[in-house]
Amino acid sequence: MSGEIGVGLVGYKFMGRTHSNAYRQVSAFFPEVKLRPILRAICGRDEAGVSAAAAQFGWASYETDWKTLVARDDIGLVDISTPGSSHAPIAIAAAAAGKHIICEKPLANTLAEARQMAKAARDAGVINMVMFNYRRVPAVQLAKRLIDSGRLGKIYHWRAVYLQDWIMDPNFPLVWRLQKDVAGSGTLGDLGAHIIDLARMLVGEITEVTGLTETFIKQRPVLAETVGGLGAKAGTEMGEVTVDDAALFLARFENGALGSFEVTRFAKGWANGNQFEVNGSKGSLRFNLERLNELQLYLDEDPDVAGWRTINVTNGEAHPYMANWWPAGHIIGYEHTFTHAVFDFLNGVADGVSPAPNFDDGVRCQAVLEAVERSAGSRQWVEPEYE
Ligand code: SOE
Repeated sequence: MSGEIGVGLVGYKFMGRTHSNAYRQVSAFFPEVKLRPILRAICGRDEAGVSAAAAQFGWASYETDWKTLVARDDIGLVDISTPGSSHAPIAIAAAAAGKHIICEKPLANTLAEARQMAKAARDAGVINMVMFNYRRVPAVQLAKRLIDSGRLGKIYHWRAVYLQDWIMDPNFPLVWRLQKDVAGSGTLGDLGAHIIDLARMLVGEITEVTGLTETFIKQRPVLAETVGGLGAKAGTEMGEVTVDDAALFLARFENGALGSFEVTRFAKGWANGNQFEVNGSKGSLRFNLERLNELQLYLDEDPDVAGWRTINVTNGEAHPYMANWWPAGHIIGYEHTFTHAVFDFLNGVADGVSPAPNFDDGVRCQAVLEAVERSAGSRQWVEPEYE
């Protein structure tokens, strides 16, 4: 380890907690990290909430205005863990102030904003990354190695679903994730962005899409309080849901593969069902986040032993990131994916290279999201506007 960097984190709810934990763990478990993060300040509008978060997660101070945080000289890395509507202004200001940036997914609420953010980071020469944490599940990285090394042969199919069920109760209130002006879109941007990013990493670029979206419950009780998370309380007045509850689309990839994508918050029984399958000419693999230490693999083999196998992806000698955790067979969890991402980002800052997925990847993901929305509106096949 050769130096340190002051971190300022904007947002202290669910993602703020996952990112805080990553900054706390990274130098203990990855002592080879090239820059040690110093938890300088956490930021949120509600002073009582943010000061409690600062104390709970070990931040040295707190701010209630992100502009003050971005202006601080002792902060070199700004981490944006807020709802989508504030990603662009914070990132553009952080880039102008010369700060390196980690931004939660999807990069922005619109393609135009995403492009402005990527340009701001490029112009300022700051290191940037979008927090698509599922890329850094060891089993997902193993899937990438297997595909890239050709062991699955030519890839024909990508099949992914991301299923949740947390808003099926019609009385569940109109939280920010159900408001387009704050969240940008519903399941499409929240969950679809993850499986588009994984598809881009594992299979390649998407050239055209055709999709549909639906909002099953169009009116919901507004919040009793202005800020609401999963435990939000409903008021008596009703308000309009302005985002999709579900989205499905088909895609063609540049390499000739075909893809199917389904995201919903109306799949009863699924709390966080992020799953994908890849089929190639010589083999197939599949992944299920709820069993994230495992990768299922089928390879062409002698007929008497052919069959799906389940690999326990916990062997430090063979599997990415695992050498820094526990002996083989000792499983890891959701929170480790953020630590892996922060480790790669800090090394990226030291080396002067933005690790994937950087803001340009974020723009390409956003272009696919935007294409799906256009296709759902026009009922036509649509090409993502990458340029
Ligand atoms: C809510 O739908 C959510 O927390 C997403 O925003 C995350 O990105 C996903 O990982 C889990 O579900």
